[in-house]
Amino acid sequence: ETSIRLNQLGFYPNAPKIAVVVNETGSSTAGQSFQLTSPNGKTILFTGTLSGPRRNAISGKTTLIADFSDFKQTGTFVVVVPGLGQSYPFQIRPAVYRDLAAGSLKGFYYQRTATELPARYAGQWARPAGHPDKQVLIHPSAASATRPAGSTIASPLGWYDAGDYNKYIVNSGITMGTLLSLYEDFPDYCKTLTTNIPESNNRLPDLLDESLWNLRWMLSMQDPADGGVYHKLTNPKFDGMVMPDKAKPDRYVVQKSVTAALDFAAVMAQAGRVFRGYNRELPGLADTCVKAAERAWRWAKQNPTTLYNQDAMNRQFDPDVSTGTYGDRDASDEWIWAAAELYLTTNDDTYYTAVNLFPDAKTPLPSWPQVRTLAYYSMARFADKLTSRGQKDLLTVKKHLLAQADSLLAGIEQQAFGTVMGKSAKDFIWGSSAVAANQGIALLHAYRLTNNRRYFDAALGNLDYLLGRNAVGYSFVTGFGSKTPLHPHHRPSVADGIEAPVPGLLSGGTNANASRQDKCAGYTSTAADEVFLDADCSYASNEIAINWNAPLVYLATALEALQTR
Ligand code: 9MR
Repeated sequence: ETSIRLNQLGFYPNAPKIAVVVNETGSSTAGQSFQLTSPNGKTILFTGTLSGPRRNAISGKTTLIADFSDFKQTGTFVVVVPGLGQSYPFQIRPAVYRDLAAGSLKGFYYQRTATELPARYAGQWARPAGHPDKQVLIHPSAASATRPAGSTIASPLGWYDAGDYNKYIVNSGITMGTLLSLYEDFPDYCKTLTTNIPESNNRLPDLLDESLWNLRWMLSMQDPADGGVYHKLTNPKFDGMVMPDKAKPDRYVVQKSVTAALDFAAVMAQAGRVFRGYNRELPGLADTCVKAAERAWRWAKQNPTTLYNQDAMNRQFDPDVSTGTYGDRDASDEWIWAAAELYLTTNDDTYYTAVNLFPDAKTPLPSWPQVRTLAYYSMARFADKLTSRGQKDLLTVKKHLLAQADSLLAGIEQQAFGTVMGKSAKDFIWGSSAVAANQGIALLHAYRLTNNRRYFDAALGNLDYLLGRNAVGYSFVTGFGSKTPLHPHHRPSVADGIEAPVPGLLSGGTNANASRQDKCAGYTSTAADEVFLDADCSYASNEIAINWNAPLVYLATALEALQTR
C-alpha cells in the first residue's frame, strides 16, 4: 500500500514522468521535496519539489504532483516522499511497454475456446480444451426453413467474451475492429510482436493469427441461406465458476440482429483488406470475407429494424436466455461503420452514399454500442487512397478527430491525477479501463494527424492511469505491475487452482455504479473514481473482457511503435 501513485511499469527516458501523492492525511504539502532513489532507498539520484495541491472534483480529496520528467537515466527506481514513504519500483528505459503489448495480446490466446492450452504456450495456466461448439442448437428465435429449431450447426473457435464462456458477435465486432486497425495502422511494428502461440512460426504476425481464431468463428455465425448473422452463441444461463471443460454443453445460437449483421459486415470488410496481403498463406480468405460482408450488409438493408431485445425474445421462445445482451437499441452508428469499411475495401461509392456518415458534429468515443468513430479512424488511415467522393469529406473527418482529441485534452493540467481519464466522473462506467484506453487511441490518431507531442504525451498519461496513476492505486492489468488484480471475475482464473490469475487481462476497472450492479460485499467508497473491488464477485468492476483488452493492446503497441525519444 502506498499513497504515491504512478505507472508501475515505468517510463520512456524522454517522456513526461509523474507520480501523484494522494494526500488523504494532509501530511504532505506543496513545496516539500521528493526524491528518486535506487530501489533500496540508499542512493538519491534526483530531488524535486511537490507541486499542488490539486483538488479532485470527484472525491473532494487533494493530490500533490511529483514531476521528475527531467530525470532521464535508465534503470530501476522508486519515488520517495520523506515522512510519507515510497512508491513501487519502476523502470526507466526504451521499450518499457513492449512486454505489456505482447502480454495483453497473449491474453487473447488464453481466451481461446475449442482448444487445449498446453504448458509450452500457457505455462502454469495450461488447461484442457473447452466448448468445441461443433453441435450448437438453433434456438427457436433463430429458426428458419433450412435451419429448424433444435437442429444443429457447427460454430467452433473464437474467444470467450470475458469472464463468462459465451461468444457475442457485437462485442467481437469492436474487438476485431480494434485489433485489425492496430495492424493496419502499424503493420511493420506488429510483425515484430510475438506472443509464443502455436502459430508463432508461420508467416503471419501473431496479431493476425490470434485475430483469425475469432474471425473463423464469426464467419460461422452467418446463415448461408440469407446472409443474416446470429446475435450470439450462448448457454441459456451463465455457468458457475468452473473451468471451460467442466461447463454446461447446452449451447445455442439465438436470433439474428441488425447490429450483429452490421458489426460483422464492418469486420469482414476490414479483414478482406488485411488478409488480401496474405493471399498466398490463406488462399481465398480475403474474398470470402468481403463476400460475407456484402451479404450481411444486404441482410441488414432488408431487416433494418431487427434489433436484439432479449426480454421480447424470452416472452416468445423457450428456453429463456439470461446471458449478456449487448442489446443496442440504435444501429445508426453501426450503419456508419459498416458503410465506411465496405467503401474502403471495395472503393464502391454506393456504400459511402448509402448512409449519412456525418449526422452531427459529435465524435463519440468507441465502445461496443457506439462504433461511429471507428469509421473516421479508418477513413483517416486511408486518406490518400479514397475515391474523390471520400476525399471531399477528409477535412470533415480530420475536424472530427481533432475536435475530439482537443476536448479530451482540455483542462488536464487541473485534473487531480493529470490524466485525460477521470476528468469527468462520467468516465467511470462499467469497463472504464477501456474508456481510458480508447481515449488514448483517440489522442494517438490526433498525434499522427498533427505531429503535436501533447497528444502523444496525454496518451501516455492514460496508460499511466491504467498502470497505477489513479485513485485506487491499481495497475488494472493482471500480472503487469506491483499491485494488480488478483481476483478478477474470470472463470478460469477462479477455478484453475493457480494462485496468480491468467496474465495480460485488463480488469474493467473503477465503476461508479458497481456496488449497485453486482451487489458484491466489500466496496469501501462511493466516490465515482474509487469504486473498485478486487474480488471475483465484482463482475461490474473487476471482470475482464475482450473489448477492453483490445484497446489496451492497441494503446501499448502503438506507443511502442511511435516512441522516438
Ligand atoms: O460491457 C458491458 C457493459 O457495457 C454493460 O453495462 C454490462 C451489463 O449489460 O455488460 C457488459 O458486458 C458483459 C456481457 O454482457 C457479458 N459478458 C461479460 C461482459 C463484461 O462484463
